[in-house]
Amino acid sequence: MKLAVVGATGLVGQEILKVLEERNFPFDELYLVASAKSVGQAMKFKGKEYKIKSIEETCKLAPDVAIFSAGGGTSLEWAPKFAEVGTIVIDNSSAWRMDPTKKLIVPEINGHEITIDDRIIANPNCSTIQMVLALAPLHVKYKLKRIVVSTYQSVTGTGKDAVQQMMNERQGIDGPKVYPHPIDMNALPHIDSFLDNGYTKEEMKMVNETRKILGDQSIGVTSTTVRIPSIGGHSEAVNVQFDNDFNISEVRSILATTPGVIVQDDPKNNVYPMPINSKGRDEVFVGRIRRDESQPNTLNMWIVADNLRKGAATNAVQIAEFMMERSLVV
Ligand code: 2RA
Repeated sequence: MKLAVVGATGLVGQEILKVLEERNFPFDELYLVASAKSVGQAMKFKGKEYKIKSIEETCKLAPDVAIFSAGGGTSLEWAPKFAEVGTIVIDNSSAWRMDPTKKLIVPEINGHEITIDDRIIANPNCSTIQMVLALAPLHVKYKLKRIVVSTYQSVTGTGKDAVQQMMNERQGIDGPKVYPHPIDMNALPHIDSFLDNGYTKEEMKMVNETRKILGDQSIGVTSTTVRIPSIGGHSEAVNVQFDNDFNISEVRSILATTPGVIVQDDPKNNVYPMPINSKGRDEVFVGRIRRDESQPNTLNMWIVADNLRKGAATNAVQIAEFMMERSLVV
């Protein structure tokens, strides 16, 4: 098994390597790939030193699986080239997510859609993954009608430079700016670029990806995505209306028995999900579960997860594991 990690030096790439090590992911050869400026540099993984390779060289080596986290442009250009040499590409960028010929996968929800013919598989957006993992079992039970979600997203979702901007501002240091405004002590309702419809690409990702993963274009989704000066994970206030009524205690037990979901919901004792507690964890944490009395069949909940883990690296590695377990990696 020849494995490549494309974008190995980025925040998500580094998290992918952590997850591969933690899960003792099996491989015979590992290729660490980064941009031209890093080629030749040494990187350590599981006590062994690897020289960073170029994407051109790595493609020629035809890895069995390549996990990409190097931006949409690189994925658009190189995922098909790797696929041509037989590589299965698991892509963290948005490049292929809405392509009708590509699968958009959260293994626990729709892993069964993957076939032996799939060569490019899209990893959903972090803010989508954590929401659909919690909503999927409720959709099966009560049939989702409409989702209204507001997110509170960590600067780690933007990358290293954004974390540095926040820390610089916090320490009163002038430095490079990633965001159009200060991020520390602030909240930016602006993630990715604005579209003609007044929404951002991030907001439309949540709309479109949710429907594709749940396989139901009838679900109404609207979102407001906000960047906040935090690390550790993305938080989401989710208001969901179902076709059918529900029982709160049944909702709790469905969530509590959903693989990958942990219910933390005891507000009287100050128990609810928070990013500082989700950092480094692979689970999706759900709390503040309560009926929305303002309209029928409607529920509020608070969903938190480490956007670098289940929101990116862990989900991607789980897709690779899922495929290997089912002999879909040949
Ligand atoms: C963000 N979800 O948080 C986007 C991409 N990682 O910036």
